[in-house]
Amino acid sequence: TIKLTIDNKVLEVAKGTTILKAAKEAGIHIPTLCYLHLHDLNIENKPAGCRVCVVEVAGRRNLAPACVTECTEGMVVSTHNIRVLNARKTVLELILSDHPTDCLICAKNGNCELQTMAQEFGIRKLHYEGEQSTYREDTSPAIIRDVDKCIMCRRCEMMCNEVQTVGVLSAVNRGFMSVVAPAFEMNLDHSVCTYCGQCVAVCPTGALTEVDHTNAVIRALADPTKTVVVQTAPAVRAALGEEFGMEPGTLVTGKLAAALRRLGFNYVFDTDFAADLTIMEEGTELLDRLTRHLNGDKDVPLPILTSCCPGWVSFFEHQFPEMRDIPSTARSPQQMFGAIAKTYFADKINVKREDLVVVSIMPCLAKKFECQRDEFATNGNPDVDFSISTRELAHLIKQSNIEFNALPDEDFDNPLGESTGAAVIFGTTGGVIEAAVRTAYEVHTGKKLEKVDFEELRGMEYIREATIDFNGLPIRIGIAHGLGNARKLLQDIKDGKSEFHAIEIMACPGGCIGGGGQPLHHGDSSIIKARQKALYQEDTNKTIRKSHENPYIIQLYEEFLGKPLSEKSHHLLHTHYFD
Ligand code: HC1
Ligand code: SF4
Repeated sequence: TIKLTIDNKVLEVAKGTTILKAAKEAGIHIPTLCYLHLHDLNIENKPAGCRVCVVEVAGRRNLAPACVTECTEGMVVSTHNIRVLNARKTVLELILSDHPTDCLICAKNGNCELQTMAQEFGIRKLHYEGEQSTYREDTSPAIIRDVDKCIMCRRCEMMCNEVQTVGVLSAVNRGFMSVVAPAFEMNLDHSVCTYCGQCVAVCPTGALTEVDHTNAVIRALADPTKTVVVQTAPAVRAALGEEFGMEPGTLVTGKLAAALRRLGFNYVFDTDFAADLTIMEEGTELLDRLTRHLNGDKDVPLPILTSCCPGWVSFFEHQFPEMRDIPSTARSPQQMFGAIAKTYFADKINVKREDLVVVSIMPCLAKKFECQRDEFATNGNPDVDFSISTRELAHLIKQSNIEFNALPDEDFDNPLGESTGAAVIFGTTGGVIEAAVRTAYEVHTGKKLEKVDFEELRGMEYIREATIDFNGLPIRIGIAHGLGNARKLLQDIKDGKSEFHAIEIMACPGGCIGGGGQPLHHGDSSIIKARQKALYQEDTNKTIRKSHENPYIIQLYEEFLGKPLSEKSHHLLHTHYFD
């Protein structure tokens, strides 16, 4: 170990510890801007680019960036003396000299780490004049890049390259013109971006934000000729409360339904209903492929891969196009919901498809892209018209003078609002496959499960595997979350080394609870874990916990679809993939 002094405190730390970490262990806060530590993934972003974390080390001529400077024996460090404070202010002023000051109308207003820091350090005047670079804005179906606001922290690059292994973002140009951008500074929608939104989730400023559809939703709600239906994703209920000051992991399902009703939606439904429907289709597909395989059909593609995550779908379309026949053809719950709402439900309430507007509330930015895909529209009319994120919904609620915390708990409407415990756990890594197992087991064996909790499929390990006994038939299951981890499992399949029958993949670390549209968690994995716990809690609280027992799903098949994988199901609930 190494002994040193930080701000007159004598500390002992392990060799190799940085000053930043040593200080943190001692409860001393050194401000940072570019630094980001993803503990669970053991990935650290520390380009030492911003220099906000500089400290004075006695005997050294220059101030040292605490994030990359290792502690040495006998070191004496000051983190807050006048020289350090002045340097920090200068650093901030230099960053601001090349940054727009339109904070009032910035999408990150009130949520920007640079803004907060400028406020904390009392910056009132800029003593330096930079060349304000003026880049064009790049608007994709899901994400806006306003790179004038890029401060070169490189967090987005780390997410895209190291965590997701998509490799879209990297630093380009020099001096005032340096920004993070796709190769050749092409637009995001010409790149292989998956719209997972993980770059947006860690951007400290307004350089990367979501395409905001709240105004489109407000317009639809105000249009008397439209019937507006809303669906809300499983993971939203476990995180929305954070936007209203509640503890991470507070379940707000009832308040969420109440808020959506107050906003004026004509029908308040639940994506969870469609998650149950997904299980019916995807679970049947799994059993179908498995049976054919067991009967000696060597051409049947196994393992089957889940297909409900649109970031993941884009990833394999771009990066593994030769493996397009492996994922399930089941559409995501968001899209199944839209297809059923605009046919079955529109008929039921006697409203024309064109007059029905379907809005989804999603923890995800890729869902904005998914609902705009051509294959999910009929004569140019999309199955889901607008997808807004958990963060956008919070804005909408605040704009509408709804006091969220004081709302009563209300229920969803029926028939597309009823769901089971299996559906709600879709929002966490491991949940989709657990839901599928609950149904596939009972359908395949004809036996009732005594216990529906499959602990062996749960957790936060990035790659997990388990074998589930289907009455003598061992079913091998793989799980990956984060696209970099998904890549490993996919590469194994490509190399003929995979022994799984089914694999669940979610693009975002944690699954949808860690989605790019959720309240910002600044890399704090305890927040993701709290949201996960909340979803399992909601599952436990439900009386019905298996998708095939949802009475409204049973009714939907009886009245409309026939059976899983029927011709009508294929037409409305399945899709195909593209290069
Ligand atoms: Fe998800 Fe899904 S679980 S993809 O993560 O299958 O976004 O929450 O809505 O569609 O149900 C997201 C979450 C969500 C879909 C479902
Ligand atoms: Fe990379 Fe995902 Fe950001 Fe696209 S959305 S640039 S894939 S991190």
